[in-house]
Amino acid sequence: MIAMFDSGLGGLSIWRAVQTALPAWPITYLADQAYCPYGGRSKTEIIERSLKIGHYLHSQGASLLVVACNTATTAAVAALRQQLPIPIVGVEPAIKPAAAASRTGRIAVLATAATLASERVQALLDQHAGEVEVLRRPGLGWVEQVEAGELDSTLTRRRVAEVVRPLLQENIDHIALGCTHYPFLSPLIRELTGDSIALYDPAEAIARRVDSLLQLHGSDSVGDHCYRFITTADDPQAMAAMLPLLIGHGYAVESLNLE
Ligand code: DGN
Repeated sequence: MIAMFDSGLGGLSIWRAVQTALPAWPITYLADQAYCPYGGRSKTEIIERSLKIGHYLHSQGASLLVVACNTATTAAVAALRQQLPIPIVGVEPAIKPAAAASRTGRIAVLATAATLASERVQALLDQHAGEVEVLRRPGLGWVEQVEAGELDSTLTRRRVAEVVRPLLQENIDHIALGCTHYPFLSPLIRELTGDSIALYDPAEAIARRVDSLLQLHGSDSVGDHCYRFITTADDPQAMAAMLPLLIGHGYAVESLNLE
């Protein structure tokens, strides 16, 4: 079984890509909605939550764990790799391909404030930005709007415009999406940017990485394509109601108390 987790529903953008690339694999997705958003939490707290979730998913039979959250990857991927005896795949903003493809020499990376301020993003910039100027912008309120299922409301449009409109004056030609919630707002971002700015969502690259690691480790769980969805929130119905909107299909959701 492939396991993945996020602070909430954003990691479903990774789920979609992994499920499409590996349709024969069972996937268990855990949304830590009792602790969402992770953006304002301390590194220690995010590590503690991530380890608790990682150990739980391993106990459920995970062959591989995808940390489908940039904020949790930044804080906790090293601790997870130390403690769990399975491959761990983290996510990170696609700064490298965006910078490599830029013709204007200016790109933007959109992520949570925690991710933007992290050493991991600084290291990506140091290694891959080169001469390219990278504007860092937090999508203020975006995670909350996706969690609320408001992918196209007036407030969501306003929140997206507040961040994206000023970028239209900046001569950027690529935007790297560095939060797994943000691809669900891509249609609104594209309405503002048109074709002049390319959006980089790392989901498909993550799915290719998962595929190659599973082949490398020769795991044998193929054949039973059942999908499990778990939330740490009290009300699993709320997440169940969101699944058709976010991944195009309804599934039952279990509630789990992970205190
Ligand atoms: N989807 C998470 C990420 O990629 O960073 C959102 C983090 C949060 O909860 N703010």
